[in-house]
Amino acid sequence: MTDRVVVAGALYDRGRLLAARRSAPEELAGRWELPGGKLEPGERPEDALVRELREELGVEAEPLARIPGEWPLKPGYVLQVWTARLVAGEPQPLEDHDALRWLTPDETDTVDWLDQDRPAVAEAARLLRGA
Ligand code: DCM
Repeated sequence: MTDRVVVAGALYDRGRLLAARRSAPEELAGRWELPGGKLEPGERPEDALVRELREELGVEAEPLARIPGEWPLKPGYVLQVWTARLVAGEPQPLEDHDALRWLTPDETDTVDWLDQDRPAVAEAARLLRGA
């Protein structure tokens, strides 16, 4: 059986990366993540990302490129990450989050990321630095 994909966005705006603090479930609450969610059946990852960022943050985003790699989540789920550009709106924690922070590449180590998000965050910060 193929794993279900959770797509998350390394959302960029003005040289900073958005971090979102989860409010649920209990075992993940308080940890920081790249916002996103599960693909619906038949949905393209880029479309799912745009939909999730709209629902969770109230923003319009443009997917840019997939960050190479795939990271295991709970059994049956894998995480894929795309970089994305903020096109319109100011992110608000509408669903699933209770805090948001814009981080410069040098600040990305200042929040407690979910373990599974860390490799993609490191790569997103590297890309943001223009390295
Ligand atoms: N998830 C994750 N990292 C992310 C986004 C989501 O580990 N950047 C996990 C948390 C949940 C699952 O994916 O177990 C589904 O996410 P959600 O509850 O946001 O739909």
